[in-house]
Amino acid sequence: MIPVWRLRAAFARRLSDMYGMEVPAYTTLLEVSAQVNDEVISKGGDTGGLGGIERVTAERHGAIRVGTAREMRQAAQVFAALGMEPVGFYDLREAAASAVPVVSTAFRPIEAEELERNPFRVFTSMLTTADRRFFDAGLEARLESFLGRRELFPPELLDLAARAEREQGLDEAAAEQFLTLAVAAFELSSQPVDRAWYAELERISAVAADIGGVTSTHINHLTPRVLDIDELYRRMADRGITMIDRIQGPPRWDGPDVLLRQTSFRALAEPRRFREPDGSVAAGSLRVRFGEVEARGIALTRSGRALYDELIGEPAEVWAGRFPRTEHQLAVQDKAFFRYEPVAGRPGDGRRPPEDLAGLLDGGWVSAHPIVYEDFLPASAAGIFQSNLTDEGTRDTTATGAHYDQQWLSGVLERPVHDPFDLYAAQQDSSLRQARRALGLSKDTS
Ligand code: OOG
Ligand code: NI
Repeated sequence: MIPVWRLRAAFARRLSDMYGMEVPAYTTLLEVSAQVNDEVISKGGDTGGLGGIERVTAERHGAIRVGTAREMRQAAQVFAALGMEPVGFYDLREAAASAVPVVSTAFRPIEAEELERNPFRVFTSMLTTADRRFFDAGLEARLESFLGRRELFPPELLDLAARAEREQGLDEAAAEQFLTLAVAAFELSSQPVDRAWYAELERISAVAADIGGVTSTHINHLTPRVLDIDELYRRMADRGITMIDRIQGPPRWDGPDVLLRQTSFRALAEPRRFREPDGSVAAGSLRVRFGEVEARGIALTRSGRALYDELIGEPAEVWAGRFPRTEHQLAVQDKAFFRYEPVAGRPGDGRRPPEDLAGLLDGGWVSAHPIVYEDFLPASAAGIFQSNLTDEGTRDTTATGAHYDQQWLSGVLERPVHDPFDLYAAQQDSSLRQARRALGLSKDTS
């Protein structure tokens, strides 16, 4: 029996190999990331306690885009077979200035041990066809009919996925078949693209065309994790790869790494076949898929996140004045999440440990270990989408947008959509409870 975490690790590796064949610049990105990570480690640096180096080396996130609720539910089934659950709800329609008519979630493992085994996550976006600012009723109907005719995930794949989820793994033969079909579902299709239909959608939004203008889905990008993203940015530029003009997320500063910093190289022209209005098939190209890289930091609490949202866009000097400068401050001000451990062998001088967290930390009773941020940031995600659009698209600002939210998404997926803050908080709280119990502080006053 191959357990789901092995399926996840194998899927991430195979998808990465496939994408490397399709987009050679991605392979360059992997090489440079590996080089930078090796150098950080060999210079005596580390991951900052943010996951083991094996985890970081294997770590990727992917992005896919689907068209309908049915496709979204099927994607959730495929990811469930890999131990990946929907976490968070992102509405990029508001976060982006250009037309990005999608709402999204991230499929990822949620347990600490599972994340350490392989943290593969996939940012998954769904086209908001009901949003009248982008699609009028006639176009919505034509989109729904086009999308209703296509099949992204073959029935055999969905059956195997359901079995893997139910039995928490697959025997070797079934696993092989599942992985083959799952990777194939995300390959770039060689089916001709209907030129006129694609162009009609592209006038509204390049993202809408990429989703609704073709008969399959494809991996849009895969993102390795790097320990020094500023260094990576310089080296990619040195190799002649045009990067977007900035690193998204918090500035580089000398305080703790928090949340997520990301950058990407521009989408490359890829050969695609087109069906012309006269029925003939011609060669052409599309610029849709790009490469992205990220550095991950500590997960912030709601109040830490509120402060981050206030400071985003401010230079490092402003951060230095307003954002906690040390992990210790982040912990005692309840701005970031940590796993707490009782310190073994603390010389017993008969004193009782203090009740409060600051006292426990300052007295050396417990140690704090940062919890890695496993999710995404709407502003960065919008920036990543946007930086790769050559055209702003159009929207009817007089129409009102359709409402989508996390509860709606749960209904679509027929699964709970987890709140990321709740997941981090549960991990922190259970570690603190255990630490307090070990110290003989049974009453939880935190
Ligand atoms: C997803 C863009 C968001 C990220 O890392 O924030 C994303 C997409 O382009 O489909 O991947
Ligand atoms: Ni991404």
